[in-house]
Amino acid sequence: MARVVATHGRHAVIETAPGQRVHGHLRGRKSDLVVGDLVRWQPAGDEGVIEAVEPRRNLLFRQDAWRSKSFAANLDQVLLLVAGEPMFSDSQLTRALIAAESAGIDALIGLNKTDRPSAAQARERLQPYRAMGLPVLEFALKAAPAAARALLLPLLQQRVTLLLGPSGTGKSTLINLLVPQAQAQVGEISLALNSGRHTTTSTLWYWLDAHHGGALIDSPGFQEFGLHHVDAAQLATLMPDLRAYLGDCRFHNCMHRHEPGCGVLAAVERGDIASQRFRLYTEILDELQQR
Ligand SMILES: Nc1nc2c(ncn2[C@@H]2O[C@H](COP(=O)(O)OP(=O)(O)O)[C@@H](O)[C@H]2O)c(=O)[nH]1
Ligand SMILES: [Mg+2]
Ligand SMILES: [Zn+2]
Repeated sequence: MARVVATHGRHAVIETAPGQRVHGHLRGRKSDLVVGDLVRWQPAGDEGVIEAVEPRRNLLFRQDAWRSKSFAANLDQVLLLVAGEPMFSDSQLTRALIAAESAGIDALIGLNKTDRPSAAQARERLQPYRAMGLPVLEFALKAAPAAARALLLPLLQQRVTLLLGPSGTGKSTLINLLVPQAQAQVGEISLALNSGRHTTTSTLWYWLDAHHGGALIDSPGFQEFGLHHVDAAQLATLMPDLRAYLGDCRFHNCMHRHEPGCGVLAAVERGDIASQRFRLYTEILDELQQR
């Protein structure tokens, strides 16, 4: 058995049980490989032929009208990194959280760059997420690295965490702060792929320490987080702040738009659901119903 630690098309870097990283490719056209996959393989020279992918515990992916893109598989949690500079998009954050919820994966939000004045506005924008019970951690990876490390490490140890966030938010800074020899790990992957070029744009697995007590997966592609795989009628159940009021709706098939006796609309009216979150709900619902 080996673990997929990077992918590039149908090529992958797999890490074998003794910890060697070798170039692997999938036999046949059975499926795609995703970072985090466990695979059965056979050595072929100094490469590996992947014979089968073990069933996945979970898979985080996004899907737009045209195609679906997998981020990673077999995750314990997703860390959504945001900042006030560049100001994060509420829509992207909400979509990523819905995707995680629909895949059954826990999420944490990390607000970085708290040394900047813009953090105040970001903090305010995160209030509805805190109120719905999501862990929201605050730190400054660059300005106060020791405190950030002390806060984050205990939450990441012994777990497999996918790191997602818009570019410029601090993902590379986080990896470099928490992962010893991050560059060396990237180097081994480039070597196995015979390329120094592809690693910057692909999803990569990093061990948090030499004893392999937890891993961080760095992934690009946070933009355009399509949710076409979500069933419109299920959407509200994937948003914890809306879900809390579904039992109050008069109609069991209520879509929470204009229906009489809608518990969600009443909660929005009272201010118990943030209007911004309800606006995102209707926006995503429109998209899902237009398919
Ligand atoms: N002010 C401030 N800047 C930070 C902090 N953390 C990261 N940055 C800066 O934000 C920029 C983007 O960081 P980077 O890690 O490359 O973001 P990525 O695109 O998500 O990988 C860099 O110039 C970092 O130095 C922080 O805590 N405070
Ligand atoms: Mg980066
Ligand atoms: Zn309703």
